[in-house]
Amino acid sequence: MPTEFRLPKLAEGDATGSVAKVLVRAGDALALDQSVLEVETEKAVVEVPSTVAGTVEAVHVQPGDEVAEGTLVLTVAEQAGTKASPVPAASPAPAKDPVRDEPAAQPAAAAPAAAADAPAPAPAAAAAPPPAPLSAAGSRLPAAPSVRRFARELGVELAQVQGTGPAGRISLQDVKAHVRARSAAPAAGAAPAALPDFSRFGPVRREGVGAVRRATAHHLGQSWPNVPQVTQFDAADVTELERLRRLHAQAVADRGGKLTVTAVLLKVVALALRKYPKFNASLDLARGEIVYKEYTHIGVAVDTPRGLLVPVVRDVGRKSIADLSVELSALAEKARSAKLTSDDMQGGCFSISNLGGIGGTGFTPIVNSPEVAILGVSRTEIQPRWDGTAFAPRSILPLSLSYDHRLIDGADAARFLRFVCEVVESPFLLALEG
Ligand code: CAO
Repeated sequence: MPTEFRLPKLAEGDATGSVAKVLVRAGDALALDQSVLEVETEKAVVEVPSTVAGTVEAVHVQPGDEVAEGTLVLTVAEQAGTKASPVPAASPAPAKDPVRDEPAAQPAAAAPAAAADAPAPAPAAAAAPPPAPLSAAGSRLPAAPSVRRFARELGVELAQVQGTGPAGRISLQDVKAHVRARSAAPAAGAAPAALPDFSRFGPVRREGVGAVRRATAHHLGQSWPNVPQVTQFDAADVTELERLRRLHAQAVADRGGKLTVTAVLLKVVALALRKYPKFNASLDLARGEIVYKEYTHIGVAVDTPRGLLVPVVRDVGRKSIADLSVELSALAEKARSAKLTSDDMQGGCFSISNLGGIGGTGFTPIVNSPEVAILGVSRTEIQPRWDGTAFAPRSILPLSLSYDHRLIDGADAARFLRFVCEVVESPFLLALEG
């Protein structure tokens, strides 16, 4: 006996909408709660779940149609006992905090557990004949665009979400269950992925993850999915700087420091931060504000036997390069001998990561959130440069700048990094502008 499926109420304040996508077609097996339509309203794209199960006999709407509550959407040859009750409203693709906004009646705790188990087919699907291909068949991850968008907004990889719909279709509920399971997981920064049994492929050895590695994994695991970051590359001619460095190295060594590229870059970056204050800021989205810092504390990544540590050099703008050289040598030594305190690693406004002592032509450092940018330094190389009449051997320092694109635009980043290069190339600017 055919049943009519009519459009439920869309959302508060949205009386009508326009069909963005029809997700089923005649002949499809239809399960309860399966998404059948995407309707675009003034506020959001709304996914409409079916309240009946069976086989779709006819689809009465098409993309572009204006629809409202009560519009006839489908005729379905229903299976006995498969009508959902009560009628659920269409679920909007949420914008803010969809996990917390979920109706209290949802079995919040049960969802992740169910998702973790073998995918249980929806009741109707269990009773249904072998399902006909869904409209999304052929796409490797069956999920509606609104679900994909929702997952993207939350930084969830759909491939990691267990779809509980027919043919593994991933619904909004599945994504929410995944996020809940992830936030309930021990503080590791990301949902612990189920690993294959590596010993099937060869011998393995396991060892505990140390505290520094755990902290790094947690911190970078938070930054990577939450900060949309881009890396800008540039290169500075450091031929003159290298000459000056050699000239003054002994004087700095006499004071107990090492006049390195990193020490000079600290000072250069402090000047750039003063000129471009957005790079010396943090984004406070909760309060809708940008926090500009009026101090220049800069973190320096130090490679230690226990892992990466980032001690912070305070008030860089107020110190001489010689003082910074002494302080950086002492901090790096403190880091390597495991003597840093947590105070030594707090309060940074910006970070520098120099891998040039090891090698490499360029890399993309990860923004040390809530900072908004980080400078990557690669290895100085002698390269031929055209001086107007001939090629001359010059020392070239490759630099990269990763930045939080929510606050900083590409043009800002290009200007900032260019300025850093110009000051490195003409260190006199430090005295002139510093
Ligand atoms: N190009 C070429 N050589 C460089 C260089 C560069 N960009 N940067 C440093 N060097 C050289 C130095 O001149 C020094 O050479 P000598 O031993 O002949 O004097 C050597 O590399 C080692 O430098 P350093 O470590 O003594 O001094 P530094 O101030 O340049 O660097 C520090 C300090 C703490 C940044 C560095 O020791 C370090 O730990 N780097 C690794 C940072 C890191 O792991 N980053 C990745 C984090 S994100 O994954």
